[in-house]
Parts: sequence; C-alpha cells; structure tokens
Amino acid sequence: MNCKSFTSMTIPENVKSIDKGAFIHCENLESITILNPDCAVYDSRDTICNYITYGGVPITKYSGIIRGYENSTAQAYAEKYGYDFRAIGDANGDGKVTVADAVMIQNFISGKSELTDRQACDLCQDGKIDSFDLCLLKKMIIQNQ
Ligand SMILES: [Ca+2]
Repeated sequence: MNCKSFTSMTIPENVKSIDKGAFIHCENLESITILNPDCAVYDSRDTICNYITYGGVPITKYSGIIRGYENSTAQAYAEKYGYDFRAIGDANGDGKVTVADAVMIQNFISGKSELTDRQACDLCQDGKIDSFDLCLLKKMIIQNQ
C-alpha cells in the first residue's frame, strides 16, 4: 500500500481485521480511525506505526492518534503498545464518553462554544458536526450505562 501522503485514515466498519505491517509505509499518518469495535488488530507494535527506522536503527513507533469506540479492540491495542487513543464521542478528551461530551457537542451546535477535537465528535463520519452526531452520541451513552 502506497500511503506516504496520507495523514489520516478511516478503516470502515466492514473491515474485520488489520494485518501485521498494514500501515508500514504511512510515515505521515497522524490519525487512524477504526470503526469496527471488534476489528482484529494484529498483535504487534508495527501493525499500526509510522516509523520503523531511526538513523539506521530499526525502531517501531506510532506518533499519531488511534481512534475507535470505547472498549474496542482498537483501544486495547493502543493501550498495550502505549499509543494515544481517543474514543469516538469523547469531545472533551477526558478518556470517557459521558453526558459532558453530549453537552459540549450541543453547545457547539447551538453556536455557544468551539470544539477542540472535531474528529472525535464526527460520529456520522460525514465531515460535519450536527444534531445527527449528537443523536448517535446520546444513543451510545444510554447503551453504555
Ligand atoms: Ca469525555
């Protein structure tokens, strides 16, 4: 896969697994969103990475953000390898998806405040933050209770 120019990627819900080294040439990758909460992410540091050598010394790391649903395989993967994880719907970035996030999106929609992480709030994945995203978020909060 030639993805040198990609800075952000979204893996669709119908993708069931991500293989070893899937993003190995994506050196500019800053954000990857995994929409299938049960996606089998191959258990290796270099499955999601944007760096494999440093001055000839092979190292593997990922400096970007992994996005996915709370309690997803993406979250487990990110936590295991110490990569940054941001839950879909976590508008305020406190690591949890709660009513506080819904309030923040509500305030944004009504023009009262700005959002610091728009990508986390775009639950519909359509590039806009509106009442449809808020609706999905509220549904998610109720289901998690
Ligand atoms: Ca939150």
